Amino acid sequence: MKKTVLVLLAVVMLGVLVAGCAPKEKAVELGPALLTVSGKIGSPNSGDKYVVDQAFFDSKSVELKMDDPWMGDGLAYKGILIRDLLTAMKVPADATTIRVIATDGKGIDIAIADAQKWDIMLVHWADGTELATDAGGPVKIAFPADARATYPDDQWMWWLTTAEVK
Ligand SMILES: Nc1nc2c(c(=O)[nH]1)N[C@H]1C(S)=C(S)[C@@H](COP(=O)(O)O)O[C@H]1N2
Ligand SMILES: [Mo]
Repeated sequence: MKKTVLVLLAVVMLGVLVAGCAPKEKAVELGPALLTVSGKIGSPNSGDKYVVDQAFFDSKSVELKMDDPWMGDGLAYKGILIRDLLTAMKVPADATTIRVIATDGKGIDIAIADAQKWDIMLVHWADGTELATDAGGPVKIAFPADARATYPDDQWMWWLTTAEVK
């Protein structure tokens, strides 16, 4: 009888120990927003908005060689493809447009169908260096060659700060 009680006690203590060591459900802590998206978002991460922070850029960015009408050809631009952002935010199928807006108020509309077929990028690094303000940073938009006829040079917007999915 005494042995049974001891074994039971050991089992309970082991259970407590295991539970205590189990990883806690950790809420994802967002860093400062590099881009804040509002509108039609299926999975917002901050109230009804989707905040894109440095960690998101670090984990989701791709690097592509791009020809920039203002900065020169063949630059190694690294950032988030709008297509991948739309996927991460779970944008609903009836959304048609994402409008990106810069700190100076300039804004452009990008058709979601275009973002799906072309590698339109929210650039955060050029040739391995974070974009400075005088290079349009911290986030600017860049278009691949096949999108240039639809999105002319004056749509290469700098200083992006918000976006709205419509
Ligand atoms: N955020 C932002 N991006 C912008 C602009 C702007 O006013 N604001 N001007 C665009 C235009 S029309 C041009 S010609 C180029 C170069 O602008 P700049 O002539 O003012 O240097 O940047 C483009 N990107
Ligand atoms: Mo311009």
